[in-house]
Amino acid sequence: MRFDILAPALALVPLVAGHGAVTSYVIGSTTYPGYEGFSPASSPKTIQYQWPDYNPTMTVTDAKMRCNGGTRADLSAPINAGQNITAVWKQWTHQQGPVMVWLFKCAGDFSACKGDGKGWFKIDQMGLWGNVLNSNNWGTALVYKNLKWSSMIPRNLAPGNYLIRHELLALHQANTPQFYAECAQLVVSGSGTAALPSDHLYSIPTYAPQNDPGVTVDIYNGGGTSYTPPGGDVWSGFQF
Ligand SMILES: *[C@@H]1O[C@H](CO)[C@@H](O)[C@H](O)[C@H]1NC(C)=O
Ligand SMILES: [Cu+2]
Repeated sequence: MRFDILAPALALVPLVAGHGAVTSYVIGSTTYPGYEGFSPASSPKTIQYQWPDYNPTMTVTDAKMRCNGGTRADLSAPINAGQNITAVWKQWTHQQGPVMVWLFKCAGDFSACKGDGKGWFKIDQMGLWGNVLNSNNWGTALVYKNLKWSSMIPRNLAPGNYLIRHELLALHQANTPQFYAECAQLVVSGSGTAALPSDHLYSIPTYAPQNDPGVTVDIYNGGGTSYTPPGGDVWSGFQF
């Protein structure tokens, strides 16, 4: 009986001690506040999709894989092709696993753009450098150190409305991947005409199988000396 009473109360305690989420963005000299609390909230309005908590997504088929459960934002930020966007994390605690930055081109207005279908592609990523999986030589270790990540919008990206998705994949628990992804709305200007090949476009969720070697991995055992992030590489036709 005691546990029945305690369980709901415990469930209400936000797990802010670990984990993390993108909490703001910087483009040029402008800082765009992201969402920093626990949904739902209406103030301030943000360019970011609201998300419910700092907790990880554990399975590749979970709807939270796309934007940590968020489905819309009130604002969007202008950015030029060739300009950088810096995502900022108020907290981040893991140092093993890749950073991956994705875009999705909207067919029209943001109000009708939810990132459905096979339209997500990477513009930036960093996995492991060196050959020791159980090390701090990972993209996410740089987020741990700097609490930010800067990526260039490809110079030849076609202008339009885009969703940007910052994804941290934490691999510190053997064979228990933790995904952390947040999304925001960008209006890209420029005169690019780049057209990605279809083999660089993915649906999210399920851009990779749960048993992808870049997803389900034991960094402490197994003798691996290299790592390939799930979801392919950044298209070589992009100009940075
Ligand atoms: C801009 O982003 C690229 C990655 O796309 C990065 O290598 C570069 O350091 C960033 N520039 C700045 C000033 O942060
Ligand atoms: Cu965590």
